[in-house]
Amino acid sequence: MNPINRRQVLQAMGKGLAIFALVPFVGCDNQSKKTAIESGVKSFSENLVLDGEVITGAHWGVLKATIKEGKIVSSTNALDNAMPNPLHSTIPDLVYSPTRIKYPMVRKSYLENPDNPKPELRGDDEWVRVSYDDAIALIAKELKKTYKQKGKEGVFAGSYGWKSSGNLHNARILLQRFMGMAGGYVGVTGDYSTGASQVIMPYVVGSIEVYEQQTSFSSVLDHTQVVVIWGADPMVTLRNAWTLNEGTGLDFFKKLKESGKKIISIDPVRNMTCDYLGAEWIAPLPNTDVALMLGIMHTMLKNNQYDKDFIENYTQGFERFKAYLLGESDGVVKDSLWASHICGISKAKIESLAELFVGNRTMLMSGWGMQRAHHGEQAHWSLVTLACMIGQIGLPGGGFGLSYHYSNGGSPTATAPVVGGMNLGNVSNGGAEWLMQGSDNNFPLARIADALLHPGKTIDHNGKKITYTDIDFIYWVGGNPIVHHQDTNTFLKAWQKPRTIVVNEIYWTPTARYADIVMPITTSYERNDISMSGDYSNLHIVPMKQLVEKQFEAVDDYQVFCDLAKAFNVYDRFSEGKNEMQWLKEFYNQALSQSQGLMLELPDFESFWKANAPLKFEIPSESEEFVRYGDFREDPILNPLGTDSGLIEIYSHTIEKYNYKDCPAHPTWLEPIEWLGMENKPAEFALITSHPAYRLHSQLANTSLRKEYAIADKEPIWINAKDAQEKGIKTGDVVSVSNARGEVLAGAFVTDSIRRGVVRLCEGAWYDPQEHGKIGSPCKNGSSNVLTLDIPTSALANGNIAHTALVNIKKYEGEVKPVDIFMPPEGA
Ligand code: PGD
Repeated sequence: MNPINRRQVLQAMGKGLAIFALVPFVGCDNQSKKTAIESGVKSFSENLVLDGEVITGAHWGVLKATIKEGKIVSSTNALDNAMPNPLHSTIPDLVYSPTRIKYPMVRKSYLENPDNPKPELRGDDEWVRVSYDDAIALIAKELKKTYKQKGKEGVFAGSYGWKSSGNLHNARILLQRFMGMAGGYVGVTGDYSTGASQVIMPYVVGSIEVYEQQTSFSSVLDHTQVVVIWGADPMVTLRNAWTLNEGTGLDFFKKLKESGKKIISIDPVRNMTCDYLGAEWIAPLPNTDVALMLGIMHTMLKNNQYDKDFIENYTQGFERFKAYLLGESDGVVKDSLWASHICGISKAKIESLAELFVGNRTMLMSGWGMQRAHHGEQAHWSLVTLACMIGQIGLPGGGFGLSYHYSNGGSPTATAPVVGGMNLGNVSNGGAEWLMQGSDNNFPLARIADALLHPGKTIDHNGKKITYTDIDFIYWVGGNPIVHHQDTNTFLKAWQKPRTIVVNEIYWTPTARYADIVMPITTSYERNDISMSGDYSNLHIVPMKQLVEKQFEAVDDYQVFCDLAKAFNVYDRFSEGKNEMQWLKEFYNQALSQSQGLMLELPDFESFWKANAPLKFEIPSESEEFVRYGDFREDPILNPLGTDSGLIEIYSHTIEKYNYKDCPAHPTWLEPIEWLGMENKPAEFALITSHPAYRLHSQLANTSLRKEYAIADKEPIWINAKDAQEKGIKTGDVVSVSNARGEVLAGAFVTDSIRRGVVRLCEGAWYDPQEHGKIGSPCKNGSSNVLTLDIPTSALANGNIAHTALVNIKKYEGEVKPVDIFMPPEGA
């Protein structure tokens, strides 16, 4: 089923064509028979398709599911992308997973005595099945109690995670909408993806940059001569997107490969993208990119081969940085030899890169791993400075991009109206009365363990002071913090501090297992939703249709929060009296109302929904040629950046004033806390925790895709062939990987595609301790965060440093218990 163009829809409507009859109507025709409250969130399962193809979507694509006799039998791409995406096939596995949470469950000790719930038993207590109504009543009672005892400062609803796509069933927004109305909560700032960069970039280029549209893919194909993929693996990460993946990124990289352009991949790992593109592989030591960049910049300076006009007209502060490069400010010349000693790339190669970059139209495409490191702020600041010296920012195909690897960042934007979505309750309710009752004590997300462990502690953050509150109640939805947060064993200690932890989850993830109350949630294939494809392209409006009945006793997050809202007497405000389909119609109608201004004619909601096909929009030619910073380059006075000076800041006077020792006022090489070049290394190998090829973080771990990567039924760890030989390790061996923070067991993968001294264990493997509930017990499924460090990037951003860690590795000789994290806990 191909996406239908909006013109086709309109033509079909006009001609009465069968385009809307592809599947029986799954919709709201029964709405009038129910009151809004009764029908609040019920599905219209009587209209479900029993045999046919139905359109839906996920982070990994716009999808078409085949249903036979009321059961999903397969799923595939609904669009006509050139590149396949193996993640598309996972819907049946996800819906019918044995890991599903079937019923509301409460931890036994909590149920017995919520005032003294024995938090140390989290992860190993018995589970007791309760009725849905009892679970809602218990959550409401304990939340009210916490508000009374600790105020809103005692309630945490920052709840971070990738959840599922969809503009209505947006778990985190729903939670915060409810909590904002119920009494308020402590939230968070920032995220795990770009914690460092999104805080420093506004000082440098005046916007967060990491979630911005990039110079278009076609501009790169037409104009770039040298493509540098720096610490990114887009052939992996572009399998997913924040909304629904329209697949244009993977298709772009196919074209890039066919273009025959010079492509360089700078990464300690010869990753999937490097292999696919046949790129030149340059492998620095982990966490040393800043030194490499400084060496390149020093070479340009020394050779007088940099763009002085650009530096003069578009940047400020270069002189201070130049003094640093030349060693005038600290006595250390940052030349290619100096850099080569740090990053492990030869002096000659560093110098040749300088020449290559300035001699060609060069696009520096950076990933985010390099800023998920100690002093991670410096990495992208250095990269932007390097691009300034090359002088091609704002030219077609030139400059830098921090989002080519994420959510199809180079996709041009279509002429499309934007579909609405669920909000925190302060917009569509239209009045100050319902403004979100957020707290002044929001803290940087990656400091959560620190915040739980040290209530009352004050930290520096981005020029301010933040004091942690005493959090006693956590409500988490749509995320898996026990897997995603650094230093799992410390996190588990912190997780024992609150009296109550409620988790809404689809599956028995590690986080659900360490909760007190678990609510069973639907997959997005058991509910109706709507979304646009493409975070930047707005290419399609997609009906995300319910495919099958809600499984077991699973409910939508919306249902849970509607019912909690009733217990707090805020139901009318929370639900605005709307059921699922009424919300979807409202969101769609927001697009409809914009369409006239865009000279577009859209079908009405009912026709759109019946058509069972994505609605596709066209990309105007000016979008195809979009050049980031093009306006700024054309006229920096008329189009200044949002920085203090309006220019790109190579030196920031504001950051200087903060006087943070770990974040100086210009790009600087600062030794990370753990790295291969340090004296007295606490362990032998640098650990890289890349994003996995067959999961979205920890999502999809419980699907049959696991057999594509698991080794010895564990997360694979890549180790260089020579290192493996010295350690007597072979592919398929179970290895112990450890450091002062903990130990994991992983399956060895011996390869030449990783630099010596480096090992790679992807993030997102489900934490599965040998002894459940015992902090410090080795994880038998290779969850990388058992080994990572939980300290901030710097006082500026307080981002996570998941890619800064040293570990030891050896063949494991002990008893290997089977991985059992993908089966529900006993009694559940
Ligand atoms: P996911 O696996 O996507 O990981 O961390 P994040 O917590 O986002 O977790 C989403 C969870 O939401 C899943 O358990 C899923 O079942 C659940 N879920 C899905 N849909 C719904 C829904 O509709 N309702 C409810 N209630 N739940 C739902 C990712 C985080 O990890 C990120 S973004 C990054 S960038 C970090 N990266 C790294 C890294 O590079 N290296 C390490 N070592 N660690 C990292 N951690 C971070």
